[in-house]
Amino acid sequence: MKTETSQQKSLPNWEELLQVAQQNTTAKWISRPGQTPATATISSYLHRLSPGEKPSVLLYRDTHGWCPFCERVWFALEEKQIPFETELIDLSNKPQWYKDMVPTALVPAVKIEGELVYESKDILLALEKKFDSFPLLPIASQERSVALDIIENFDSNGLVKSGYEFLRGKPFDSEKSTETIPEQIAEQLLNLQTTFETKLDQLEVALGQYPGAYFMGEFSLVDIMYTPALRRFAANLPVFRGYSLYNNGRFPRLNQWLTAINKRSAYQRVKPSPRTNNLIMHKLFGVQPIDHSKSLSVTQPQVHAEVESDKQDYAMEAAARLSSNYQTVIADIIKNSGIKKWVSKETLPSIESAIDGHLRRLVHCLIEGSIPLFSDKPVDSKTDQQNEEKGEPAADAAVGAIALAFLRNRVCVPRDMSAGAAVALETTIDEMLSSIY
Ligand SMILES: N[C@@H](CCC(=O)N[C@@H](CS)C(=O)NCC(=O)O)C(=O)O
Repeated sequence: MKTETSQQKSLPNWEELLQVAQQNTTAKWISRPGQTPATATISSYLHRLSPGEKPSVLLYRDTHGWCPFCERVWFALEEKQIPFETELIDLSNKPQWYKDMVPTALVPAVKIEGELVYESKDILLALEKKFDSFPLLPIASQERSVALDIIENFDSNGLVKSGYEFLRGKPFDSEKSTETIPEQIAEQLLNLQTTFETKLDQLEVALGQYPGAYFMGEFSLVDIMYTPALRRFAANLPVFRGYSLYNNGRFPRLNQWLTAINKRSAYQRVKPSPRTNNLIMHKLFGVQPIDHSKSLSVTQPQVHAEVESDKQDYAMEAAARLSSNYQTVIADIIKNSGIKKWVSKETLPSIESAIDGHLRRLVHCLIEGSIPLFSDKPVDSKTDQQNEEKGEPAADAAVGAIALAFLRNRVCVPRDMSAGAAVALETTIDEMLSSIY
């Protein structure tokens, strides 16, 4: 049986919180009870279909939303405002039917009116051919052929390869002959940096061919092709190489372009957060930060500069995603935050209850847009005796602080919520944590 304090009892219950938050956000997601992840972001335009009408596009993408190639297709579908269904493919355990269906067995793939298309570039071109809404290729034939040329040659232009080689600190083809002498390592790194910068110089020239921030003047598939890789470099390089693309005077057009992409409304619920990109690079690919004291959240100017009206939408999105998923979140906190060491049959109910209370308070704060004082009897460290008297609230606060701190860093974007919602969540957690003690 759970033991609720009087403070927790005065908070709205989960159903009430979910209802209010859901009514106040434009974000779209589905619940996937018992599956990982337990919620998933879906197309923003499904509501435009008539009742009973099936979307003409089915997108197969990776379960965690980490795949840069899936990101391209998802971005284009949102730009073109195409309603689509999503099927998540677990890349660590790909279903046999998927391997049988897609010759490469890679994601993304789509079915457009039942017809399979795979390879992100081919999917983008197929969508363009099939759907004339919000065209993403120039109309004028000369510009169109320039755009198609850039798209066609994307893989062979060497930019992405040179960027990843610089990031990992060694060429892809030299796994065995990796330098070990410090001077040689430094020289190799400098060479990799020079090669990457030369590629970026070429990119600056390409970005200057037409007026405006985008490659072709107007936003196009060319921008979509480049977005995932360039944004990942902008997030990863400061942490893993101490090298910044942002505010780098050598690449002013690239900076203008990164800012313009970051602001596109269709991208808001698709884009990963820099922190998520950095976690993947570190945990999945084993790249080490140059400075271990460095936060993985660094970079991305203007991440907090969302327009005021969106701020509330994002806060509500965070509140709604958390409310529709709270049981999984609580179980995850108990299992993975380290708190487990103190959990026994006797303590479990009060630990669960303390986490539940703090999460409901967090959601309540997101909805209300303000941080009420955490407690009318805040925990302090003045005297043991005082804290002894406040035994229960102090223990609650300790568990709550662990839960909030863990959750803050656990959120994966865009899998669990959008980048804007994650900023709202982080900000609110920080304020709550600062008022606990
Ligand atoms: N050239 C492909 C690349 C797709 C790709 O590499 N997808 C990765 C995920 S980021 C994948 O499916 N990996 C699973 C595997 O290798 O089994 C495209 O542009 O679509």
